[in-house]
Amino acid sequence: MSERIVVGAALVEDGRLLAARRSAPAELAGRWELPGGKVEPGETADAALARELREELGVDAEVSGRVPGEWPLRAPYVLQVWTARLRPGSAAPEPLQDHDALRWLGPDEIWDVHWLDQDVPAVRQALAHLGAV
Ligand code: 9L3
Ligand code: MG
Repeated sequence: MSERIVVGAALVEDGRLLAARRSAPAELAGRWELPGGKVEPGETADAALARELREELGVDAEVSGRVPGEWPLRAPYVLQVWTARLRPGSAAPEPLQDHDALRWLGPDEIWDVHWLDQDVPAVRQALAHLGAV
């Protein structure tokens, strides 16, 4: 089966990175992730991520560059990460769907949350890509 892409956002504001705590499914609940989800057939990765951020967090986000790299999830899924920002006038993110908490993490707080195992290398790479968050 060919690879299916899951997109996650390195959403940054005022030098802080948004982390989202999953509430579902049960085996992932309580763990933190870069918010996002599956790219649907016919959808581009950046459009999928903007859609997921709107659905999950209620925000209007501008998805910009791709963070180089790809991280394996449960087959056939792989995680890709894109940088994103809130557009002017966007609502502040809220945990509307699949999450029960959000945190804006400053540079000294990035590793204070229990990230999903697969997100750890993705977060590390996103930080390297962004320079100091
Ligand atoms: N996943 C892992 N890290 C992430 C994201 C957004 C997703 N940063 C995993 C969790 C699920 C699968 O990918 O097993 C699909 O994600 P979703 O559609 O449930 O968000
Ligand atoms: Mg999701």
